[in-house]
Amino acid sequence: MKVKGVKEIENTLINICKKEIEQCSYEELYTALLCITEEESKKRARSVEGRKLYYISAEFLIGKLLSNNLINLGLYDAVKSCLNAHGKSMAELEETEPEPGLGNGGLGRLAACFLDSLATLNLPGDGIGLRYHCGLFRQRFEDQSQRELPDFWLGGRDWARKTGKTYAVSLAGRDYTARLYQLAVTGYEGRTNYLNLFDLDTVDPSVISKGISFDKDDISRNLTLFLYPDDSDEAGRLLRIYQQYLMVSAGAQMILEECVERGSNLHDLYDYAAIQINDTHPSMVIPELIRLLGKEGIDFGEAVEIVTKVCAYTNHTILAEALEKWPKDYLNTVVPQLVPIIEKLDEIVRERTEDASAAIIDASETVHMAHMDIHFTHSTNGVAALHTEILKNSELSRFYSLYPEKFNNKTNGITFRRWLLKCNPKLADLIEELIGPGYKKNASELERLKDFAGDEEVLKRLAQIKHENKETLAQWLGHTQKIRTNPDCMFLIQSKRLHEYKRQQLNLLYLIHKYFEIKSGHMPKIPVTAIFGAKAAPAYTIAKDIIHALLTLSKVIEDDQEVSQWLQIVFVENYNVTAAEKMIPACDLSEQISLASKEASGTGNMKFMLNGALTLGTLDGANVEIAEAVGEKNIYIFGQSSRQVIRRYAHGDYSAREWYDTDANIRRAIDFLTSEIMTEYGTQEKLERLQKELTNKDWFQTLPDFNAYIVRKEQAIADYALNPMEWAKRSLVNISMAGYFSSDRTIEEYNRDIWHLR
Ligand code: 26V
Repeated sequence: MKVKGVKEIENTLINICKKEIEQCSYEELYTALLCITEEESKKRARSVEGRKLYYISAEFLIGKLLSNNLINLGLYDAVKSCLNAHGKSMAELEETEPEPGLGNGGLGRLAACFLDSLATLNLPGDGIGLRYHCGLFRQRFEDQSQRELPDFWLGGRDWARKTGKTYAVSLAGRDYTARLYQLAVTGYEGRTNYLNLFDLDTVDPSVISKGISFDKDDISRNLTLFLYPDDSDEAGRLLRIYQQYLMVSAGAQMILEECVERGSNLHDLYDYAAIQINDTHPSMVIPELIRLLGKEGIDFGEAVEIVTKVCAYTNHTILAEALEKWPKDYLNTVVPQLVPIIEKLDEIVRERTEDASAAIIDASETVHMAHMDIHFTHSTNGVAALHTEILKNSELSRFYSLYPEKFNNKTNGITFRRWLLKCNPKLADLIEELIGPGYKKNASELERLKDFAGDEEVLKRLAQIKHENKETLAQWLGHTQKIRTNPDCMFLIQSKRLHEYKRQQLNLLYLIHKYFEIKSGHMPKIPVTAIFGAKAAPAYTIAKDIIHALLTLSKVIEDDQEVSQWLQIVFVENYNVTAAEKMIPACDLSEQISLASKEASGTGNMKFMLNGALTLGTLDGANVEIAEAVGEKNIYIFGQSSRQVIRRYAHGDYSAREWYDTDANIRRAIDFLTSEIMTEYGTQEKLERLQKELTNKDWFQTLPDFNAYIVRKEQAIADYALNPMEWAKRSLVNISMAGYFSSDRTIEEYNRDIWHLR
């Protein structure tokens, strides 16, 4: 759908900038294109018939928007040609756009993919969130350690428009004014929806003192300053509740206002609204809606019924420590108006079940947000088949026996517009040439690529595109991080948040093992480049120690003439959506090595697969479904099963020390962490702490999977080196089976089973 031609773009740009394109700076061109895109987006806003979805989430990791929106509006090719004709480059233009880092990782990125799919499928669905002034911190490496800096992404060039709409929100007994900002979400050849972000006018960046630390007490000045401020202290945890309530209270008021404007009498709210609660961060929307409906004269019992019918909850983690629970005292301080409502909800629960562990408020006066969600919404879903089964059968089994009909699975997905069309245009073009453009909106058509599995010409082109993407990544790494890499090496990538359950430390131990092997003359069949991208939570000491160990090892290897010819470790600084878009298309082997049962789904795994990488992974999260789709010949699976892991936890009989004592390979790798050479390049204290953690605790069972990991990884490297055509064929099979992992499919399922939008 060509909306505008090159000539028209050219004229519009000249008109807006009031000079020739050659004379424009990239900033000027960017601002002008932002205007054009916004105008085009507005034309596609549609009025809503029937029910509308509100996806409430503390995070929307939307990434840069210009190219994405131009693609979705059908303007990208024309803009690119126009710029090129005047000696300007799209890539450089993109660099002037700040990335809105409004999320930590998978949960926030999923919300962004969902918004894209909703608009593309022409479904009425808006996001509701917060307009953080600083997104996730910027990561810097100093002395092989992570340092955090504030990430100011606002500043005139962003996409969120200030509106005149405001809502009064009472925090700790004082009234604050939440202002609505709106950001257009353009669907691919679809409608425009909106991401609604709330903020306070009084927020003031001057309260930031050093790095990302700031005065946590004055909420009028700091409330939306940072995405998830550090919650390792009480002030940080309280601030998080303040943030959450600002979002849900303003959001709930906006929803009710919109519905009433469209004709609702609030008793019939279900005919006008569906609300999806993205993890527990927005859970207070339940008591808040009950409170607001009460103010409109609806009695408590009916309000509870209405809210239960309208709201649905998605669970994104089985890690107990990540399930939010707040001391009732905290809620009494921040949201005293909600506490009596939560107490009444807790009483209802106690009438429904005698099982005290299903209560909302436990014996120590702690409020369990997920429990409130499950009792008072009509749907609880997990995000991959295995995850949902674990929720039903172990983590949330007591709730499943109470409400079997509420539980359902919605395996995650990714938007192919950003994660293929935008980030890997060469591959997208090849696919289009082979099977036509239909796959862009109907992802299951990708399966037709299988017809080409025996076509050597096609396989060669596929391999060629991968190589070119590796060259592009190498150039980008050289230009942005001064790191030299060789695209002829095999690229193995693990990029995701740094967390022990994701087991970057397993990869680290492998790399140490490899170092020893090379030292003793056992070279890999092809030189290997291990690439990492990961941020660690600022207060997560062991995660930071793992980064430190990897960066230190990287230096040790770099300075070793023998080993560096065969092995390189690259740790990409400040991993974010923009970096992911460069790394994922260039990957040969995708590392998805979490401890089975711990990764709810993973979505990076899907992005790598779609871009033709083979997966080295455990049977965890959506890896299980990827393995089923591609078949065992086309994936490298290793490690304990989720059953074995869960059993080990139940018996409590895992001893890291035993594995260390009895396995020489493991011992050699772990001992090396505090060897002379490592402590010469790195910091002894950090390396020792990590070593202790691995030998004394190893809560995520790295050691039992160590040898199996080595065997499968060696196999993958040998296969890649010895039979490139066969590798390309398996890469093609992976791409062809990626259709199921389109977020369009996920959204269609949410709509079919939960939202029922028209
Ligand atoms: C949160 C926290 C916070 C406190 C300390 C430890 C910890 C560990 C994990 C989390 C995760 C929060 C929820 C989350 O981001 N889940 C991710 O959601 C993705 C989208 O569904 C999914 O693909 C990932 O597997 C899941 O980890």
